[in-house]
Order: sequence, then C-alpha cells, then structure tokens
Amino acid sequence: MPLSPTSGGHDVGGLRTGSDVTLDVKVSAPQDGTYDLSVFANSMNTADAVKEQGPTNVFLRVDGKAEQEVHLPLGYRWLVWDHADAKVALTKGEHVLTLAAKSLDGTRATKSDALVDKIDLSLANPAAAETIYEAEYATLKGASTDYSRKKVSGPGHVTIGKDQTATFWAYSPDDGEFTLTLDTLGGGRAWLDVNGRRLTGVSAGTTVKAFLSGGINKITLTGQSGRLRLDRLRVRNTDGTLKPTWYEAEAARVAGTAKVAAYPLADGGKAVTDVGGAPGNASTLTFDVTAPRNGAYAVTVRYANPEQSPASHYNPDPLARHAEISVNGAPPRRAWFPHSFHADNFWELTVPVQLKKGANTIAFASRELPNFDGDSSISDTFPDILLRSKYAPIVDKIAVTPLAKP
Ligand SMILES: [Ca+2]
Ligand SMILES: [Ca+2]
Repeated sequence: MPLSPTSGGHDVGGLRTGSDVTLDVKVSAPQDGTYDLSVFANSMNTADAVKEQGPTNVFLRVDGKAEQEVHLPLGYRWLVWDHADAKVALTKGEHVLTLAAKSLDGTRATKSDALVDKIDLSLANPAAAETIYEAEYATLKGASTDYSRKKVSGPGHVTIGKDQTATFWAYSPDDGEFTLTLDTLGGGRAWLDVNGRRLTGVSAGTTVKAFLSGGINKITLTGQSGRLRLDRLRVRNTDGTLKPTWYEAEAARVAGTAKVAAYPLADGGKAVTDVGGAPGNASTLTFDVTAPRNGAYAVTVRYANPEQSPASHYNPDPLARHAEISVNGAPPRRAWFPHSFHADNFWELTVPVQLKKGANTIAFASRELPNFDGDSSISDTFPDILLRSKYAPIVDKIAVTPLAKP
C-alpha cells in the first residue's frame, strides 16, 4: 500500500503468525565478500498479533540456503521504521535473498506480524575500520593549534601543556573494545579520560585498549607534564583483550518478590523480573562477580523494559525504568533503561563501576521515585495513570569487562 514515510512509497506485509509468505529479492553483488544486510522493518508492539512474542522472527536465506533467523524490530506505532542487521556471504554475481515465514526444514515458523520497507546491502571498506580524529579539529581548552609543520596528518597538530585539554567526540556503533592510538610529534605526557573516567597516562605513540559505549564517547587528553604535540587520535574496533565475563540473572540471588521467569528471547530462556516496588521494598537482584584486579569495569546489562502508558492522541508515553546499582553495598548509582517496546525484547546498556580484586557484589534495586518535594508520589495523585515506574528493568544477564588496558 502507498505510505508516505516509506522508502519508495510502499512496503510489504504478510510475514506474520500462521503465514507461509516468502519475500524474494534479487540482488547483484559486485564482488565476493561478506556483506552487511540491513532489513528496514517495523511492528507495532501493542498490536494483537505482536503482543505475545514481540519481535517478529523471520528466516533469511541466500539462494535458498545458508538460513539464519532474524528478529525484526518493534516500534510504538506502525511505520516507525527501524532495522535488523545480519551478515551474508555472497559471491560476485546475481543472487536471491529470501525472507520467509517458515524455516527450510518446516520445524520453525514466524510469530508476530511485521512490515518490511526495504533491504540495504553493503560491503564495508576495510580502510574505514579505523576512524581518524585530527587533533587540530578537537575541542581545545588552553591547548594551541600549529599549522607550520609539514608531514603531519591533516593540516596541523596541537600542543597540550599542563592542565590544557583536547577533547574528541568518538562514535561507536556498539558497546565494546576499541584500540585508541595517539599519533604524536613527541613532547610531554597527558592523562587519558574516556566518558569522564581517568584511564591512564599517555605519551608519544601510546596505544590503549578502552571500552567504548554505543553512541558518542567523550575522549579527553589533559596535559600532565611537558608539552605533548598531538597530531591525531585513531580509533579501531578490536577484540580479545578486554574480555567480558557474563553472569546469568537466573543464576544470581533474588530477594523479596523479585523472581526468575521464562522469556523465550532471553539467553537461557530466563530472566529476572519484579525487582523494585513500593518505597522501602526489599525486592532486589544481586550478582556475585569476580574481578581480576582493583579497577574500573564496564557492567553491560542485557535488559528489557516493557513499561508503557496507554497512548494519548499524540504520545505513546514509553517510560524509562531505573535501577539503583550498588557495588559491595556502597551508596548506589542510578541508571536509566529506556523502553524496549516489549518484555521479550532485550537490549544492552553499559554502566561503569569500580571493583576490587576478588569477590564483589553488584545489586539492583528500584522503587517509585518521589515528586520534586522529595516525599509525595505521582501515583497517589493519579493512581489510574502510569507515569513513573517503580521497577528496575527485566534483567537477562550482565557482563563485567575491564574498562581499559594500557
Ligand atoms: Ca593532525
Ligand atoms: Ca538469562
């Protein structure tokens, strides 16, 4: 049907519970390679056919083979497009990509109900695996630019003296390990801060493995001694050094009314729900984790947040849930977990923490937060309208990863 926000003005429906639809797309690959495939799709999370499972699972095939299951994304309205990504190996030439509502062996079938707008196929340029941020384009405080030198990258470099700063805004598609390389012309030393945490001291030619969060990361160099002449920062996605250790929520300790429940799309098919409640509640989820040494760690939470108020005429009112995260019983740090459109739609969010060598506890708690007077609750004033959540997100599992390795 013709739809204004849709690429080409049309989309395709029919990949839904009980259907045997196959959608074939002819593609032409310019060369052999592993291509990034992006399926633009959408389901309304509260639609009758979607409510039970959430994301629509479909079966992606290349020339009728190499089947993989892909879960198409949710939105709070029809036609609010998002994308599901996969990798497909293609040889040079013509191919048919298929999205099917039944698996090849007939044992598995699509559930829910999705619209598909388009498929994008792209082949990554290996040279783009590394992103270069020129120091002379960084945000400088006190540090000065110098365009007099030849044989530098870009038009110049910067000189960073004691307590002067150069700040870079570096993009990362996902949470994970990156290698940060500083290309310098020698000089002094500087501190390296990532997202407000001091990781290490750096000097000429330093390479640091650092954990970056999906989205925009703030990377700051602050002069420590001497005058560091910085040409550029290089950022490359790597793996194998900052290794995550995963802990399943269903194997952790629950207290109060917090409980393990079945979530088919959670790892292990289980997650922990009902953490939080009324003020003063004791419904918590506590992980026992081990750290190899004292230091800063990234705690990545795989979570779902289904909390959503009934829509008004213009606003679907998704609610963020919050968790009070306490390490080793210390005063908690509050983290906010955006609406994920469904209890069985799990996303990842990373919170930095400080751990000590050996055994540590990481505890999740929640409650309805008070109004600005610090005392009254919005649920007392409007008991029939959900305006503030009293729960932490549903937690599938957490990963503990060192934040950096110099
Ligand atoms: Ca430069
Ligand atoms: Ca789990």
